[in-house]
Amino acid sequence: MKIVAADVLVTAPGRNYVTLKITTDDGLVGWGDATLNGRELAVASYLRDHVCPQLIGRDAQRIEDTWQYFYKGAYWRRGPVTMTAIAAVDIALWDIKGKAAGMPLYQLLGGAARDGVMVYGHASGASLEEMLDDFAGYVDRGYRAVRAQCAVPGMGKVYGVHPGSSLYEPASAHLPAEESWETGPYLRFAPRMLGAVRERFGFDVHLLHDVHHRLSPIEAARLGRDVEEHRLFWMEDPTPAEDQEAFRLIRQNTTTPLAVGEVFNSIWDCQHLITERLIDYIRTSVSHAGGVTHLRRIFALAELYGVRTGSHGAGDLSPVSFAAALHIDMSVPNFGVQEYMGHVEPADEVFRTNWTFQNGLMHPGDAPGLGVEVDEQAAARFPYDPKSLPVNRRADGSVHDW
Ligand code: KDG
Ligand code: MG
Repeated sequence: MKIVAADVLVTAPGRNYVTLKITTDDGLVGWGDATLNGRELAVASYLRDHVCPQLIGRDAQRIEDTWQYFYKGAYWRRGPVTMTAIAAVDIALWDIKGKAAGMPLYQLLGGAARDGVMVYGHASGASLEEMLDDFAGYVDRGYRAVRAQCAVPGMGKVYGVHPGSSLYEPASAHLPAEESWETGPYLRFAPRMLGAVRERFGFDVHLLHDVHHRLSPIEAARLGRDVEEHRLFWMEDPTPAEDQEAFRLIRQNTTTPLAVGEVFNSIWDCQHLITERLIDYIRTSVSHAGGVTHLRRIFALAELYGVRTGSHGAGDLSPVSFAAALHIDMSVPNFGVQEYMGHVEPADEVFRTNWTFQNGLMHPGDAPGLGVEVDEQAAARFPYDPKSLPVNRRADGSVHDW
């Protein structure tokens, strides 16, 4: 089964997505997600200029060999652009393998290890009351796990708060928007905010919170302690994630479970976090961490050390990526939870999905492959729309982690 075409589509149905289409000589088509929020065209170029020409004529069935070819063959290893490009190829080839076998991807990965995938939704608000009402909506719709993010009184725009009633959308203007950050007010407010959720909703719903890399290790340790009584499912990205050693201090000082990984792109980024049991959940995504092939390797390592999965599932990963995540979630033994932010309109005009949501659990569906088809004519109606992620500054004007 030879690859005869590899094409890159850049489309913005509500936000920018980069999609790889691989076609084989027997007419099968596989889709891969190559979206790297705010740096989309870098991956599109990496694919078009370097990867697609080398795909033509390759055997589409040799997924592992193709992965090794592009990882080892480039010489320049790892990095978000390279690994997102490799992921797109890998996801598309698994899609093709599923279609050739007439099976959904999760069947090829060993079959269902659970009936459905527990997902968490994103509650947020410009005030505590607004966030609690948003949280109530998720509980009413059957979610078993909800992330709570809220504007901090006296501070400007903070991460994770929806503008109006829309889904939270971090990339805005072409040039980065500047946001402000002060650690003190956040550290005083966050425990009160999470306590308010427990007061209103009790302890039956899983409660998550994303710190978005903004604290020092000692500040994160203190926050972890301060929220212990609220029994979080996890505290996400407490410190900038490239410093694996920082997690030791946090770990030694709090029993609040820790989750990290959305900015990682390889197993080497989380090797020590996993093998030294410094975290509870690994949150790498299928499209930024080398595809199905590499994400399964990370999750298998995590399983050995009692670390559970919690794949990144923000709306800036396309439905192709989200479907691939659901298939992996269905099949791995150490599944924890799956983020489900949803996709802004009109993404569903371009990406036709098969997944379902019932009682807080999602299922990828039983269509062969990923179960997502891309409508290229619809995609052409939404041209690329340059956007950037925000930059954070402290009150003294210095740049802080966003
Ligand atoms: O592009 C960046 C987003 O994917 C990220 O900010 C979302 O932190 C995020 C999350 O947990 O979904
Ligand atoms: Mg996050």
